[in-house]
Order: sequence, then structure tokens, then C-alpha cells
Amino acid sequence: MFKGLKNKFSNIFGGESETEIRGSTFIQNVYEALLESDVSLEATEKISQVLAKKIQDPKKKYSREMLKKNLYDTVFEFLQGVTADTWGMLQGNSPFKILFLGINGTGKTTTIAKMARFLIERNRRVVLAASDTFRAGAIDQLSYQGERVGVKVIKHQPGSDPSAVAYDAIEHARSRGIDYVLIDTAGRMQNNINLREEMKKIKRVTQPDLTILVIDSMAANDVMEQSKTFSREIGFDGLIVTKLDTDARGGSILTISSELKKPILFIGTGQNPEDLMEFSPQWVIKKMLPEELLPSSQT
Ligand SMILES: Nc1nc2c(ncn2[C@@H]2O[C@H](COP(=O)(O)OP(=O)(O)OP(=O)(O)O)[C@@H](O)[C@H]2O)c(=O)[nH]1
Ligand SMILES: [Mg+2]
Repeated sequence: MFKGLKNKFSNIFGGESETEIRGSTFIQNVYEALLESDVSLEATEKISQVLAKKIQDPKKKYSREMLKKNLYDTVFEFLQGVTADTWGMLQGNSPFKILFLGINGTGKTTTIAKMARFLIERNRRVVLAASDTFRAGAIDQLSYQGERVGVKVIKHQPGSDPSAVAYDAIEHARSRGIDYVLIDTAGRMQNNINLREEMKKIKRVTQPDLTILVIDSMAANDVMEQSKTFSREIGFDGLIVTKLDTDARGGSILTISSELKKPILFIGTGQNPEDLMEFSPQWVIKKMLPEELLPSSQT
């Protein structure tokens, strides 16, 4: 996780024996480190600009300590910009309805099991709605995940109306005092009009308290496209970024934090129900920056 980025940042300060580095050289080195770690071009430019503002005169040389602090502060600002009070965002009506959206295979179904576990651990009661009635095997997959974490799954036949399934799950929760309804949906590409219309209907029928876009960290450079379409067509409140454990270069979180104005609620770090973490800029920055760049209070 973030290993590539960490090594690249480390290289900027390693190797050279000089105690000071020219501002312009430093900014250029950071720019390249970001691009080589799969941070998108737009995000790389934005981050470099913020960094450059902190360095008054690019022609002058600055101490390593000062540059390290500037880089730390810049990265932290971006991470903080997408931080929210995750638990606070999960409070409200009872039952609290959460709708999960995303393109194919980003990890929606797996993440729902993780969220269920997260809520159960906090003594909340949960039911799942198998509203992906489109993909063969999706209902069985959610049933298996539900069994794994010990929650009931409301399901209909494959091919049935996803809104009706979600509606039944909400009624089930209402009549039994269940706190959360997590609604799985079929993965849809941005260009599939039928599935998009169906999604709008699910949203209309269920009136979710929270709509979450699930994004695969390995496809983060496509994140603007995905989020623009979902935002325009359906609307969402926050993100979950999955598969950070398989993202060796590690740039995705920085791309997302500079390009999207929505909070990241959780990150997914594996295939099992326990592999979910609340997004914390302090935790991420510790993984992302080499130890010598962290303030002494954080090492
Ligand atoms: N390593 C890793 N794998 C993950 C993570 N989250 C999901 N996966 C895997 O990604 C694959 C797809 O996950 P699903 O939960 O089926 O994704 P989905 O978005 O529901 O897919 P569709 O319903 O087809 O759109 C599965 O093999 C999951 O085990 C994660 O955080 N880390
Ligand atoms: Mg799924």
C-alpha cells in the first residue's frame, strides 16, 4: 500500500550529499514522483502548484528540513480536504438507508459485507437488500456475504425489479426495528442508459439517507469520469475506495483527494469482512510518506 509513492518521496531526499536543495529542482522532483506513482496529470499539477506556493523563490536553495515540512503539509492538506466525520455521516433516520453505486467490479458487494460487520461491531442491527438482480450470481454472492457476517439478506428472483427488493428490505427493517438497510446494486458502466434509469428509480423509491460511490483504487485515473456521470445522473454523498492493498504505486488517494470534492468515508484493504478502515488522513500520511518526512510526533 502506497509503497511506490513512499519510495519515490524517499529518493527525493536520499542520494544527494548537499544539505540544501534548489526550490525548482525539488518541485520538479516531486512532480515526477507523483506522476510515476500513478497520480493523474491534473492532480499532479494541482499538488505541485500548492507546493510551489509554499516555496517562495524557486531559484533559491532551501534546507531539507524546510522542504520536507512543505511536502508533508501539502499532502496533508489534500488528504484533509476529503476527510469527513464518518460515524457522524452514518447517523440519522431509523432505518438508515444506504445505497451503494459504482461501475462493474469495484467492490460494492464485498464492501457491503464489510460495512455490515462495521455496524454490527457497534451494536447496530443490519439487513441487506439484494438489488443487483441483473448479474447472474449476484444474489448468491450477497447471500454468502450476508451469512459470513451473520445478517439477513432480502432477495427476489434474478431479473426482478431491484426497487421492489430494496422496498421490501426497508419494510422488513421498519417492522423489526432494524437500524440499517444496505442496498447492493448492479455494477453499471457510465454509458449504460437502461441501468442508469433503473438506478434513478431505486433512488426515487428508496430515498436513501446516504448514497456511496464505490471506487476501485486501481482505476482512480478514471475517477473524474465515473464521478461526474454518477454525480450528474444520480448524485452521491461520499466515496469508499477499495483495493488499496493491491495498489502498489499508491497514487490513487492523492488523485481522488485533489480531483473530487466528496469525502472518503472508508478504504478497503483486502477481500475479507474485516478489511475496512475509516478514512484517516493521519493514518494514510504515515503510510504514504517515508519516516524521515513525518513530524517527530507522528513517527
Ligand atoms: N484485494 C482486494 N480485493 C477486493 C477489495 N474489495 C473487493 N475486492 C475484490 O474485488 C472483486 C469484485 O468485488 P465485488 O464486491 O464483487 O464487486 P462489485 O462492485 O460488487 O462487482 P459487480 O457487482 O460485478 O459490479 C472480488 O474478487 C472482491 O473480493 C479490496 O479492498 N481488496
Ligand atoms: Mg456486486
